[in-house]
Amino acid sequence: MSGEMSMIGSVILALFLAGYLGQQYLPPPKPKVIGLDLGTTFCSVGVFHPGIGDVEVIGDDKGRKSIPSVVSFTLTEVLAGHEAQELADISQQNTIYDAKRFIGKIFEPDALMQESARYPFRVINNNSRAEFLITTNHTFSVSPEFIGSRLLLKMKKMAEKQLGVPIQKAVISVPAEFDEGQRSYTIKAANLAGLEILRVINEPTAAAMAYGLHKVDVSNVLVVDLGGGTLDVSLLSKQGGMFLTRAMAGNNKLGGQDFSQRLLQYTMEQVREQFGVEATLKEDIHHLRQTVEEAKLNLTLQPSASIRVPLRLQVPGAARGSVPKPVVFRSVITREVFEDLNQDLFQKILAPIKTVLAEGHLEKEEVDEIVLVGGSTRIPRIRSLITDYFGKEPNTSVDPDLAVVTGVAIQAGIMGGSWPLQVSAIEIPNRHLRKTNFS
Ligand SMILES: *[C@@H]1O[C@H](CO)[C@@H](O)[C@H](O)[C@H]1NC(C)=O
Ligand SMILES: *[C@@H]1O[C@H](CO)[C@@H](O)[C@H](O)[C@H]1NC(C)=O
Ligand SMILES: *[C@@H]1O[C@H](CO)[C@@H](O)[C@H](O)[C@H]1NC(C)=O
Ligand SMILES: CC(=O)N[C@H]1CO[C@H](CO)[C@@H](O)[C@@H]1O
Repeated sequence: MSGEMSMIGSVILALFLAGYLGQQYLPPPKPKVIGLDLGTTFCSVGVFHPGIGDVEVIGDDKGRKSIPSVVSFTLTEVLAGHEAQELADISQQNTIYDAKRFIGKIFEPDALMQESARYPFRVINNNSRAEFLITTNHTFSVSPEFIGSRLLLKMKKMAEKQLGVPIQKAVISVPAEFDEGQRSYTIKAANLAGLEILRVINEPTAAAMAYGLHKVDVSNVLVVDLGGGTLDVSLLSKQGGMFLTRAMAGNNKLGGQDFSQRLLQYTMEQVREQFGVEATLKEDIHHLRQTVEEAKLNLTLQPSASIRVPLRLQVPGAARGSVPKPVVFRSVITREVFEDLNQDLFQKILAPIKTVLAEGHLEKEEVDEIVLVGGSTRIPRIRSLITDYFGKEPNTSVDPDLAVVTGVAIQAGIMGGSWPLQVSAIEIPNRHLRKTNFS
């Protein structure tokens, strides 16, 4: 009897041990919560892998880790991301971008008219909220949150494809300045895409988390986010292990597009000097713009960029309607030229930095870490400007285009319970803060 008992006991023990040991060889659980960065110009999705303890930013079928925040309507379908971007030139009126600027916002009628004048598509007023007017076979209007939902749906599908499991839950980031309305309409966009939002976190906090600053002993973190069209500066302080936004400032008319525009004006002037006429054909200007954009990116890594653009110029004195003359424009642009052309614009970055320090009652020496976000912070002159001002190097090891999504994915990992960390909250909401805007 006692022999049987001990045998049963041994079997149970053996099963228990096998289960315990086996568990270590099981594949780690799949992430169930995704992290979403729904940006004004680009968006990305990431997950935290508990097994390897690392963030994966998910690529599309071509491996691209950011998709343009563009949605285009055709007769038969609604496209999002790169497919929509490709239609931006041929179907301008039905291709919507920058929807984030409108989401959840109440507009004065005049302000909405001014905004819509900046876009090739039609923005209409519906009870002080913006909607976009689309005309395919029939005319209809769509809301900014609907546009957001199509981008989020695209990213949800990318994640499902990569992970091989259905996804229903997410964490999403928003600008620190978003009010309750903008936050709730962002959540609405996610709900429309079939996603439940477990938490909304501020973009600067996410960027700080991408550098692990929630785990280390720092007090004050300055986040500089310089994107295609806007500059956002936030001063964060850690209190009891959580981030509090102390001050924010920015310039909503300063970004990479402005630096490219200066370079474009310069090359157009060179064309005029070399050939005695201006480039006027739409496709020539488009081609010049693309090349200049590429040169700008190359100048981050190289001291100079050679450009070569075939153009067709309308020779002066030639008869009206005569065939334009094909020429090839060549030039070498050095980094110095690029920096000189943008000297005054680069300097504008310091104003909001000084403002957040003043409003947050901090000396620049009291800033422990500086985090750079947004593609334009790759520009060497901008990095050195910030380094010189603070007398210390900013944190740049994370790709500035992916810093926000990386932090959101870490937060998603925490929410999914797959994070060996005690904290659950990362942020203290600060509802009374106002953003100072220069521009
Ligand atoms: C205006 O907004 C309301 C509420 O969101 C919506 O039901 C209605 O269809 C919109 N009107 C137009 C003309 O789009
Ligand atoms: C669009 O309109 C055309 C002409 O009125 C019609 O032949 C076509 O079937 C319509 N397409 C769709 C997708 O509704
Ligand atoms: C940028 O760099 C790439 C790779 O080195 C090169 O192929 C391309 O021609 C360059 N373009 C410009 C405009 O400098
Ligand atoms: C300049 C630099 O890289 N600074 C810091 C970046 O963030 C980490 C924390 O994760 C610090 O250890 C670095 O010193």
